[in-house]
Amino acid sequence: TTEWLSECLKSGKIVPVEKQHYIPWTVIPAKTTVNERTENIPIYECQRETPLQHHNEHITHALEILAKEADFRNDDINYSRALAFRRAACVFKCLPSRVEGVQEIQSLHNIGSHVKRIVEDILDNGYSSEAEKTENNDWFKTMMTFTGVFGVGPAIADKWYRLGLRTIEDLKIEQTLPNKDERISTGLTFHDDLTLPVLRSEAEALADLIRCELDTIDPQYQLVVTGGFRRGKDCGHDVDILLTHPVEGKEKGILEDLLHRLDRQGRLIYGKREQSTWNDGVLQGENIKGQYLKSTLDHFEKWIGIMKLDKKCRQCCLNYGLNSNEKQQELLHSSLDMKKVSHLRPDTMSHMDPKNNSTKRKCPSSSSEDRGTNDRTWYARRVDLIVTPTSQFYYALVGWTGSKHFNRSLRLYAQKELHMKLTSHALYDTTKKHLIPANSEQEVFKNLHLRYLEPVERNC
Ligand code: DCT
Ligand code: MG
Repeated sequence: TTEWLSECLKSGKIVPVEKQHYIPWTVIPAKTTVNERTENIPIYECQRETPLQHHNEHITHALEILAKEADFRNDDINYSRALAFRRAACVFKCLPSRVEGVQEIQSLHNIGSHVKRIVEDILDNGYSSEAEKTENNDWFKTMMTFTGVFGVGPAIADKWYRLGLRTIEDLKIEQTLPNKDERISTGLTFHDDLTLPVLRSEAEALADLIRCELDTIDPQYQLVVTGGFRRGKDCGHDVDILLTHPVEGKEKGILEDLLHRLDRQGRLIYGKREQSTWNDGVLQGENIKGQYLKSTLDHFEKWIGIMKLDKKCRQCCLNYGLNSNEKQQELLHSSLDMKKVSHLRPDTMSHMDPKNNSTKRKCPSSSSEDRGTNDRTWYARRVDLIVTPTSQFYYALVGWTGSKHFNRSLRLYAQKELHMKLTSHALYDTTKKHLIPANSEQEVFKNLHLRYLEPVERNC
């Protein structure tokens, strides 16, 4: 009732939306300290809910800059440092309120003395001087710019920095460097497009386009948009799409057929098709002799590339009527299980509903003629297409939904606590030496003895 509500508001039992940094109507017990509220936070990130929007952006932003800097150093010690910053950031992301004093974080896991000093600095001065110094550092800024180019990792970026190069223009002028590698030269050519975030509306338009093609091949093919979009993000750096067929084995050949059709429409700019490197050993978590995983991701057949997507697809987001609070709630209760979420955008998000998959939708018009860089009607967009056999689909879905850090946590937990090997292909019990199948995402979590988390709760 209104009276009860105003009583709760007065006592601080309920915090209004605007004071909660977008987490709507969370009931927060008023007379407990943060320590009391957080002492039961589980150790593994995969055991706790991590929402997209949280209360401690001021702290996680600084920690993520420092993690990024450590990533760029690209060696074992810095790998551990980056991990430590990320694990600490994950703790702050799942706290039920904003940290106001350093004493509040004394008993939390994964918060070492270095992180405590950073938090103290932020609480005293409003910002982290260490993170600010890093952000303004010439090497860091250049590394951020160069690793933002498709196909460029920290090793190449650092090499270019040492050669005195600093900007994208420098790279474009320095003809000899990137042009040796077709992937990088394409990344440079379309750099402006590729650093423009991909919007949800564009991911939906692309999924529709592919759905149309699949329908003409065999309507039983299934498609799901995974990655950040499935976790509720409104934008991302690419579109990750998982493809499968309900009959095991029939997924083979779909990628070739699909790419051929997209190519005929003039939609492909650049791409590399990786063959499946899967075998039974892979399911048990072994690497095939001499076939070290290039992507370190998985052994699925996939296409990693750049496609043309009509500029007008970006405008669709203006029609996306829900504000972020409402959307967060909608997503929380729907999990982007396509059937349930279809009411959000009924015409585009029903890709995983088997009853819906024969519904023919009107194909979005194919891209118009190229009319030069600024005047063209399309943007270059990064797209990953991944093909999975139906028997591995739900493990692949969890893996490709992420986040990357959530996957890391799941796998570590499976190994340490259950003596099981989890990959995007399967769960393997190393003691009993058998595979544990899953027919839903819920079953993946059940097999891991974990409480089910919706995709929007996996944003660590
Ligand atoms: N992934 C992973 N390990 C990696 C890279 C990716 O486990 N090294 C998983 C987790 C997310 C998923 O694959 C898709 O990867 P990205 O597109 O890189 O991540 P994202 O969360 O979708 O980020 P963005 O929204 O920027 O695309
Ligand atoms: Mg992605």
